[in-house]
Amino acid sequence: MPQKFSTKSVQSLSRRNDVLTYSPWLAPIVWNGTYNIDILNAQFHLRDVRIGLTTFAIKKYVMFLKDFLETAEKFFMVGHKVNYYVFTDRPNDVPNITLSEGRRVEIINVTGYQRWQDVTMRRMEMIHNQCAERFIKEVDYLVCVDVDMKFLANVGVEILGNVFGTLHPGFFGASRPQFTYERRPESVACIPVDEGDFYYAGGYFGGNVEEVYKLTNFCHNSMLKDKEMGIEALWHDESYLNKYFLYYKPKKILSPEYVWNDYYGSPAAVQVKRFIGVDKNYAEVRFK
Ligand code: UD2
Repeated sequence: MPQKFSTKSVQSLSRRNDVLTYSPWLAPIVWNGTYNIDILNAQFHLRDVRIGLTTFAIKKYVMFLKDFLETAEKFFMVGHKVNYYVFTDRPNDVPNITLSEGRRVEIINVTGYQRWQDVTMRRMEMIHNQCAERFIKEVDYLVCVDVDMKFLANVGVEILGNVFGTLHPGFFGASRPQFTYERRPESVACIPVDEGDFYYAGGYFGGNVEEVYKLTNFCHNSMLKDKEMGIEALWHDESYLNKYFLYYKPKKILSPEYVWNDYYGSPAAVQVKRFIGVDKNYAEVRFK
């Protein structure tokens, strides 16, 4: 008996007329109501796909891990194989979470940089190194996110693709001049005022391992070149990521449902808040 892979007809798929659902280079922009998860799940199960979720919990940020992992178990890639890669300098503080079958937590011991700016920027280097060392052998796709976040609704295989970025919640309705790109011409991250497509969030990108390897290589090396010149890009790793996506445009773009923050309220376009920022006292958590 052949398995049934699709129940809804293509014509019955609901459309979204209130938001942009394709970029000018024909990358889908993933909003609630634009895909059929049953069809997608069947396709990814056929390939027995393995997904790596990377996050960093350096110094006091280990406090966010419990909520992050527990809510991921409820909502992230449910029914698929997942490795949680937790980069931390405090392995003993990684909480013990009950995991579903086919899912595991892998702790990667790293050194915590002194400055928070270096902690956030050096994630690119560390992800890059692990791509070659182990991710390529262990997973098909990587999803790279901040840890001071929790899942509130399903995040599934609809996000996966060759390489993807996510619209920053603060700028999805904004126009080009409002984007907070690095503007100093001497920085590698510089995007001139008459260029740029979207403003992407630093805290949510991914793709297949080869593509994440290239992306993180570009961002890390750009940061090193700037460092040699005594420059630090305005929004650190996020500035380099935006520069990368200007050249190498993402093949899929996630709506801000995937990296929301209630600081930005509840606009009608965001029908589902899937992954949201946890309130934090910056002065308190960024220092030892
Ligand atoms: C934004 C971006 C973040 C990064 C940063 C650059 C989003 C949701 N967040 O976040 O990805 O581009 O701007 O300035 O788009 N971390 C530690 N220990 C520390 C400091 C940071 O583990 O002491 C890690 C942790 O995983 C954290 C991430 O680095 O979630 C980003 O740091 P942040 O959350 O303090 O940065 P934020 O909120 O400015």
